[in-house]
Amino acid sequence: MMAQFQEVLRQSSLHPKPAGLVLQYGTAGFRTNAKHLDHIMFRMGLLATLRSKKTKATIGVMVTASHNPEEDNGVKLVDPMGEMVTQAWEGYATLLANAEQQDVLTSLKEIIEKEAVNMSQEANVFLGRDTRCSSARLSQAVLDGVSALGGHSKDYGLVTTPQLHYMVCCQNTGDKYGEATVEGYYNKLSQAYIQLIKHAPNCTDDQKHLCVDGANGIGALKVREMEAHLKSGLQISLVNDGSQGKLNDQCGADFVKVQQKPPSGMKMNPGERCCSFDGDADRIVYYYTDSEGQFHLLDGDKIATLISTFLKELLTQAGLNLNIAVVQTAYANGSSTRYLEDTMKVIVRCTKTGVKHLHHAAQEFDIGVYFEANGHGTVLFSKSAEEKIQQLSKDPNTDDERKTAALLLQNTINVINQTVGDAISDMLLIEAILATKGLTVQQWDAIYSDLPNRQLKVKVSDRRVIDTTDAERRAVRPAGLQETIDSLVKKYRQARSFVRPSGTEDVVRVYAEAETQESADALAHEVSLAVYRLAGGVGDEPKPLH
Ligand code: G16
Repeated sequence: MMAQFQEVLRQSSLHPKPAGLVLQYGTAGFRTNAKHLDHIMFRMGLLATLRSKKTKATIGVMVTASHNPEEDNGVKLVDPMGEMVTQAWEGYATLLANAEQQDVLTSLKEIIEKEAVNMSQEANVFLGRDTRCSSARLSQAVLDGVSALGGHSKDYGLVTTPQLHYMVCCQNTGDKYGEATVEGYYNKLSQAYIQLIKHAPNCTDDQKHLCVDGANGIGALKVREMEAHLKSGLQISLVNDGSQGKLNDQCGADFVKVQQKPPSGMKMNPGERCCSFDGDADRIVYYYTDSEGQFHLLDGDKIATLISTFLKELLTQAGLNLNIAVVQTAYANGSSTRYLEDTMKVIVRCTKTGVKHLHHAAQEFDIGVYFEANGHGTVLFSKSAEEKIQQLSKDPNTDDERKTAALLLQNTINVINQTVGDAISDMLLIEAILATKGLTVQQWDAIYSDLPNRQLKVKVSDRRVIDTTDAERRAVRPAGLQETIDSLVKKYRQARSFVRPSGTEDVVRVYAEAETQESADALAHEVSLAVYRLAGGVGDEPKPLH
C-alpha cells in the first residue's frame, strides 16, 4: 500500500492543481475550461478506482462537457448499473478535486477510511471521451490516475456518453443487459428497432426519412455507424457532422431548445421531421417548420408524452396492470404537466434538474418515463414489470392481440437504453412509435400546445448566493428574490417563473412561461433584472428582448 501511495504522490505532481482553484461536482460532474482540468481528471481516475474497489464492479469515466462550448471539458462518473455516481461519492469527488497538492494523499486516505475500501481488491475502470480536442489528453490523465492505484482500465476512445453507461451496465450484469461493446450496442438497439417497425408495414420511404443535426460532435460519428445496422429502416440526412463547423456552435439540442430556432446548416422542407443531438449525444429534441415557415419545437416534454401514450396503449392491449409515471423538472411546460395529469391520467413527479434526480424518482414505478424539457431522458422498467411482459409474450394461452402487444413492449424495452438518456436510442424509439402509430410530426405536435416560454442566463459574481427549494421552483435566498418573482408573475396570465444556479455553466438560469410569447419574454427579462440586482449581477444589466 505504501508503494501505491508513493506512486500516487509521484504521478500527482505531474498533474498539479492550480493553487486556489475550487470546483464543485455539479449537475453532471465537473465542468469548466479544459485548461483547468488536468488534475481533476487524474484525481477522478483515482476516485473511480476506489469506487470500483468499494463496489467490486466496473466504474465508468466519461470525458466530456456535453452541451458546453468546445473550449470547456468535463468528467462524468458512472456507477455499476450505468447510473450517475451516487451522491455521497459526488462529495468525495469535490473533496479530492479541491485538495491542494500536498493534501491529496490525506484526502484519498480519508475516503478510503470512511468507505472502508479494501485496497487489495481489484479495480476496473471503463473510459470514454467525446470529440473535443482536449479530450484525448485529459483521458490520458484519467488513465494515469487509475494506474497509479494499480487499477485496470479499458479505453473505449470516442463513444457517446450513453454508450459508455451502457457498456458499464453490460459488464456488471454479466452481459445480461447486452454485450459490453459498441458493436453489441448497435446490434441490440437496431434489432429491436427493426422488429418494432415490422408493425408499420405501410411506412413509405418519405416517412422513413429523418434529418439529424449531430451538433458537430460524437453523436454525428456514432449515428453514422448505427445507420449501417438499420438496414434502410431509417434514412438519415446528417448535418453538422463535425467535418466543418465547431462543436455546439449555432447547433445541437441545447441551442435549438434555448433559442427556439433551427440549427445552422439545416435545410428544412415544410413538415419534414428533424432532430438535434447535443455534444455527447445524451439529449435529443425534434422540430419542423409548417407551410407558413413557422418553427415548431418538440422537446423532452413532448417526447415523454408520446412515449407514455404509446406505452399506456400497449399495456391496455396487453391487459397488464402496471403503474406508469412521468418524471419532469421545473422546466416542464405547464401544458405538458396538465395534459399528462388531466387527460392521460398518469402520475407526474417533479424533481430537481439533473438526470440523476429524475432517474431515481422513475425507479419507484413499474414504468418510469423521465425527461427533462431539454431532451435528456429515458424510460425505466422495473424487474417485475419486465418479467410480467416476458411471461405474457410466452404464455401459450395468451390471445393474439395481447401477445402482439407484449412482443411490442419487449422490443420497446430492448430499443431503450435504460441506463441514462440517450439521443440515438430515444431517436429510434420515437421513430418506431411514429411509424407504428402512423403519426406525422405535426400530429404528434398537436397532442397539446406548449405555453410560450423563454429561458435566459444571468451572470453573477457567485451563483451559489442563490438557493432554492421545492424542486427548484422557489428561491429561498437571496432575501426578497422570491417575493419579487411572485409579484412579477402576478402581472401576466397563465404565468410561472423560477431561477436556479446552473450546475454546468457559471450562470444563473431564468425560466418564464405565460399566455403569450411577449408576456413570457417580458417576464423572463424582469426576473433576470431582479436576479441581477439582488444576486450580484456582473457586466451590463440584462436588456429587454424586444
Ligand atoms: C447536464 C445534465 C442535465 C441538465 C443539464 C443542464 O446535461 O445531465 O440533467 O439538465 O446539464 O444543467 P444545468 O442547468 O444545471 O446547467 P448535459 O447534456 O450538459 O450533460
